[in-house]
Amino acid sequence: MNNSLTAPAALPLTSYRLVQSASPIECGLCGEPNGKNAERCRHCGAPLVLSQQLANPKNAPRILAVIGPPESGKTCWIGLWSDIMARRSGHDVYNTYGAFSVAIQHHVVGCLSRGWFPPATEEDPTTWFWLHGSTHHRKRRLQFVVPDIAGRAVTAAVEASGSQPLVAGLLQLCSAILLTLDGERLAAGDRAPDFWALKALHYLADLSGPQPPAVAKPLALVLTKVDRCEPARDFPDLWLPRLAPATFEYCRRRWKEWGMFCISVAAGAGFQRFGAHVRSFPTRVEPFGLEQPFRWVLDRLR
Ligand SMILES: Nc1nc2c(ncn2[C@@H]2O[C@H](COP(=O)(O)OP(=O)(O)O)[C@@H](O)[C@H]2O)c(=O)[nH]1
Ligand SMILES: [Mg+2]
Repeated sequence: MNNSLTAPAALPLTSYRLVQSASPIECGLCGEPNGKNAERCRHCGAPLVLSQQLANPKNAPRILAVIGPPESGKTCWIGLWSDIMARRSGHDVYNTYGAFSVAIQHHVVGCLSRGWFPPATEEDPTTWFWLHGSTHHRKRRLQFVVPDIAGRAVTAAVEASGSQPLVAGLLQLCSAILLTLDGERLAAGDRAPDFWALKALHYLADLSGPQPPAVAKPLALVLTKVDRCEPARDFPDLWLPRLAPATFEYCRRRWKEWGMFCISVAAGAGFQRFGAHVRSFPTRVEPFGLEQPFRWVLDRLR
């Protein structure tokens, strides 16, 4: 006879856990109820401390939405920019809130210092980085949040509005938009980044309400990887209209405040083959213009 079937078993009583979640915490971004000990929202993956602050109309940090197609250089830019900011001292000092805010800096600087670009951001929002920081700007301390939104998630939201409630929520709540256009691809004659940007701007304009008047949220058009299109480096106002004419024209007609910028995190990139897989690496890390677009949008926050 098998004794294990009849032997008495001691089961720990876990029903006390229900008491813990009897008063759930609602995510400020997607409204999902979460257990009170949860760190991140179980539905959208936003850090709960942050999403609750974002939902509070008084003193909510301002969301700066960095959007762009996959592989356009967003993660490298945000990570290295936060590293540059973290080196500030004196009256201009930059603060971060919560360990999660340092994660993107750690990740990007770690990868670049090992000689690689960071791996692509996954579509699953529970893996995204969130940066919550503050800086002294125009005689006041400004708190801001920069989520590292996956390009694929924005593409999905643009293609099927309603399919990405977190992305839609963030883009509706955000105070400014920083849109990345891949300078390397545009300089090579590929119009895809121009069309992606145009579709995203249509989506943003629809989110902001019926047409016209002009869309009021400050918009920074950021040409990335300018180490791969050198002539544009110092003349974004001249080159962006040439490289991305459709986006430029649409902004001119529909946007109230917008600016053009050029950035790069590296001075050239090489490629290494691993079987069927090709991986790129920076030949030299040399940040260029990473602060200007953020400073420009912060200047325009009311
Ligand atoms: N040459 C060059 N390549 C870059 C630069 N920034 C990013 N890249 C390349 O673009 C890829 C995607 O960068 P990433 O920041 O992950 O883009 P994301 O998908 O928009 O977040 C990297 O793996 C690099 O190959 C840059 O400043 N110069
Ligand atoms: Mg990314």
